[in-house]
Amino acid sequence: MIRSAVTLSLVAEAAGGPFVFWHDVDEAIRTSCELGFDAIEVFPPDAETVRALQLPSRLSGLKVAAVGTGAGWVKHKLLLCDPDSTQRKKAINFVASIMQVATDLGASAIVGSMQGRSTPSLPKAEARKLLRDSLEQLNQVAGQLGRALFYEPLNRYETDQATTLAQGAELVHGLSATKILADWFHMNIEEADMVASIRQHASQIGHVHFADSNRQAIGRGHLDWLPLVQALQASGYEGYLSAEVFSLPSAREAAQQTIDSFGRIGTLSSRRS
Ligand code: LER
Ligand code: MN
Repeated sequence: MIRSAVTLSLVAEAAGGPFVFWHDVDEAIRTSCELGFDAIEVFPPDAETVRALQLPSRLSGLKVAAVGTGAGWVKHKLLLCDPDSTQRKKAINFVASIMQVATDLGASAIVGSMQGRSTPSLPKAEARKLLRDSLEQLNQVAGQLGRALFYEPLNRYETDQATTLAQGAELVHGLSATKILADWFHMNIEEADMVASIRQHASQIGHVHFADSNRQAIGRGHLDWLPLVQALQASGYEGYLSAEVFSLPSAREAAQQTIDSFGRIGTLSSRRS
């Protein structure tokens, strides 16, 4: 069964980013429960903040779909490809600390923006080597925690480490506790054929960011998205489709539009069964 999730950002520095709910944990939980979501995905400033929220006593039956680490970059300026080994170690420790709190909540952590990119003084091959080395260390942590790490290819304007599922799969090749995150906004920019790419890498996909072509809620753009869901269903995908989309026209309407799209998936499944 594919499960539904919606995002909540607690990071002031991520203002303007693609998250449905902002700052108000109780509002996010209340609205998500009311609309019938299975889970929320949390984008926190750090691990300590997640712990202090005491989510298990507040979730009202919701699960935590995943915990993002992007604040490691947008707030703390930490990158997993930093050529300065002290800074890179801090980046690895930051991700590991989020992996620990995520595990305590029954969820995985996501590496997206913290992967960084090449710069005039950091050639692409070197940036990729440093990222791979960091991911190898984090893969070990994931193995010890017994909880997969999600690595997310991003579009070319955000990274040049891996921009397609194929490049992502190559980057994490052999890291058995690391799965790929398929973000449909990035895929719509970078993939030649989104359905074929999902089919080809289905066994490695651990999480999906469920976004339309304009990064609004599914149904508010022009993505031909039902075939993507069918490709995941055919592969036996049992993870989340998590709405990492702009809070447009409002948080509630973005969440409502998302859950309405899940209604269409329901129709699809019952038609097929
Ligand atoms: C960034 O564009 C993104 O998609 C996030 O999920 C990465 O942290
Ligand atoms: Mn994403």
